[in-house]
Amino acid sequence: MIYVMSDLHGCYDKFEAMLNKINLTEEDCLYILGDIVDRGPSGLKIALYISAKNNIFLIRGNHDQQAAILLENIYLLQDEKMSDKYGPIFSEWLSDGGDTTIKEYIELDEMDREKVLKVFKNSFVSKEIEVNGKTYLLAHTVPEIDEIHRYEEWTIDDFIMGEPDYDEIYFTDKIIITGHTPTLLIDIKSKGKIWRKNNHIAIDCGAVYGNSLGCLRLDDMKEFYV
Ligand SMILES: [Mn+2]
Repeated sequence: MIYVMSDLHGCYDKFEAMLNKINLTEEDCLYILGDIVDRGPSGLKIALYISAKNNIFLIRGNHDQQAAILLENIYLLQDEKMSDKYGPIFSEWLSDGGDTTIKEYIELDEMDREKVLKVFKNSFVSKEIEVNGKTYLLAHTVPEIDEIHRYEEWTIDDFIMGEPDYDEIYFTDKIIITGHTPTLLIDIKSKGKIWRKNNHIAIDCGAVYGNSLGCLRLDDMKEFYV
């Protein structure tokens, strides 16, 4: 079975509860569509869990990208001259939820630090998969539709920070699955639920904001919530 979830944002407990609920085995495959870290307390615990599995794949989100770059360069803050230059970049991240991630990182030993950085490095920008003859484009997000944003030319930034047009049909031959935007912001009636329309499925139910964590099984499109 193939499962997708997204925007765990450090909610390890909900993640663990979901894995139990769907009873993920080694024959199954799970794609996490970005933003495992920041805001919630245990994003790096999730990264370490992923690093120990070969059937869980991370598709990177803006928070994962930001964390990966800054954690790898955390030493810059110790140098006084450098900290003038990089301090503001770190501060911006810390105030956007990075404070919990950096706190966790400092507690890790060198080996675990390497493991989490490797999870980010090995993450996909986007991934197309086929299930039951249907093609799915998995990504943290997609850019708005316009002339300059032709699919073949979408950039990493488009896939991690884009603002999708949920009212538009992007593709007729594939279904987009994204996270990034809590579904209640797409349609308040979808609060805490998976949203589907226009060949687009949005699965960030806003778990870190007190809503459910959603998970979708692509084999039969069954939705799971914890
Ligand atoms: Mn995001």
